[in-house]
Amino acid sequence: MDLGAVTKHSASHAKPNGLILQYGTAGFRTKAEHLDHVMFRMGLLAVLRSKQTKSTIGVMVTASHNPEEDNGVKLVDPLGEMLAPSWEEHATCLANAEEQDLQRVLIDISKKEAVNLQQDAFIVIGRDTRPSSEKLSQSVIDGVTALGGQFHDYGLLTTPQLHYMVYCRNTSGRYGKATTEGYYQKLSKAFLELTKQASCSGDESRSLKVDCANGIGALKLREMEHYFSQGLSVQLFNDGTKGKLNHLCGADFVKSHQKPPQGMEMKSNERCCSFDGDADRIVYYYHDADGHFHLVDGDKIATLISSFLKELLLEIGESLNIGVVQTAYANGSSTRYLEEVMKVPVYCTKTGVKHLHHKAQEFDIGVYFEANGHGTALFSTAVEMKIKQLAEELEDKKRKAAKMLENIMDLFNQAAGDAISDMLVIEAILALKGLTVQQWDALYTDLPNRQLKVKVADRRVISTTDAERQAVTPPGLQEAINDLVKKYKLSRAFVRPSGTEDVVRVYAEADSQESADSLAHEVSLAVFQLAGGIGERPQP
Ligand code: G16
Repeated sequence: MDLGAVTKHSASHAKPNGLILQYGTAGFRTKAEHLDHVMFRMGLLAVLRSKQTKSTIGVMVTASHNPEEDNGVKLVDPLGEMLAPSWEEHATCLANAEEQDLQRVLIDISKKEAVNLQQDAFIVIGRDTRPSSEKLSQSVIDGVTALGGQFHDYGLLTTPQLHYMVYCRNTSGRYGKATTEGYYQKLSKAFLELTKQASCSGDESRSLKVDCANGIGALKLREMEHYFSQGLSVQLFNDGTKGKLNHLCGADFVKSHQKPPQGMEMKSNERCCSFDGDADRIVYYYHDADGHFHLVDGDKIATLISSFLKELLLEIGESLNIGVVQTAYANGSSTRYLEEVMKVPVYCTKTGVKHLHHKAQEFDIGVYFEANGHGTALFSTAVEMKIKQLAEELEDKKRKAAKMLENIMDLFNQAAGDAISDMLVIEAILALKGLTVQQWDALYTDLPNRQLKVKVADRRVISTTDAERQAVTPPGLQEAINDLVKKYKLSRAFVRPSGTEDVVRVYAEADSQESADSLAHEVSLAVFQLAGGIGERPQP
């Protein structure tokens, strides 16, 4: 390890004095101008991780749903998964090391993790469309080369595409070809195989309006659409030609404000969806004939997918163990429906797909979705082999169902939640079942809910337990929430520090929208008072 070269190059990526950052829910995220040193250092860390695992490691430059001025970076582990937790700690240490301590921290990490420094390292890099992303990804490359790593810069990619590339490269192409072309072909082939079985294939209900959040999803969907256009026609809105990234549009805006994005032309009962800024989340919605807005979120996506998978397994006659993984944000009605009507076991983890993904790996088939539309389905290796075998061996109707299962498995991005892949899965299921978005939405009725953000001086004063459903600190906060919840029917509320924005998030649900709004407001006031609120007091 040529530490002299590291020190020399690090001088041109100096850490601002006093800046402390944390590897959060999805890597580092803050204002883009504070991230140059973090990018350089994550290039260094990716090289160490690559040497240790003898695998290709990914580095994605994005701040996903955050405002355009922010940016961020996350590392992608060998099977396309999020970075292992122990390495998140190393990432935080390295990002916060003072210049004179950098060499020591690199040596410490190498020793702790038994990194063979003679091993080659290979890093793949992707970035979103933010104005700051190109320069920041160059800083990652500087870090990689300073430690003697090799790299391939994919340039503009959606986050899930980068996860896919890493997975492909580390499985010698078994998962697919590590090119955007390979990604488009794999997904489109599976999608067209599925939709050609649908009775309404080709009819005009197979068109969809997509809000691309003025982000990378627009570019990639445009590149891809001709591959699947026989089965689905997409009309793109907020494609980045004029509006600002994630501003008044995108999946995060639609989910948290429970209203349509600006710039989308919605006719009544038309199926619409929104991606977020790096196209790893998707939510659906429509206006009914009375002009009411209906959101079909990640919970309903998980329900649609898991019920379809269960039906196929029943048809084939296989009883595999399917589990659904959610977070505390899952609507109470969705959990009840999954457990009581569908008889599927449901588990709750902390926010962050890394937690859900990990839990979902415990099942033969694990379906995980955050309510915000971030998720996918995972098939164990044994189940994957079994399904492929059944698709060859079975006959007639059973064979058809096994083939469908095989194609749907190929259509999921099993490395990460992926808006494009999820969109095609959902469209295929709706077509095969002949369901309209209204019929899908009617599976169960969401409990009215509200999400708010509160600014506090230091959000780390809030710590939680029980998959973030209970606040442990500051003292008195959970008791205050409990007292407030008692005032409303069918109610529930929790608070947690965001891992991507400098805010505390508040979630409340109750039997009416007025009650959910009022409970969320009262809980926000409690956070403001007990956890050091700053700025204006939360207004109703
Ligand atoms: C990221 C994570 C998601 C998480 C979201 C919000 O999404 O990948 O799992 O739900 O942040 O996290 P928090 O509430 O901690 O800010 P994205 O789409 O921004 O990458």
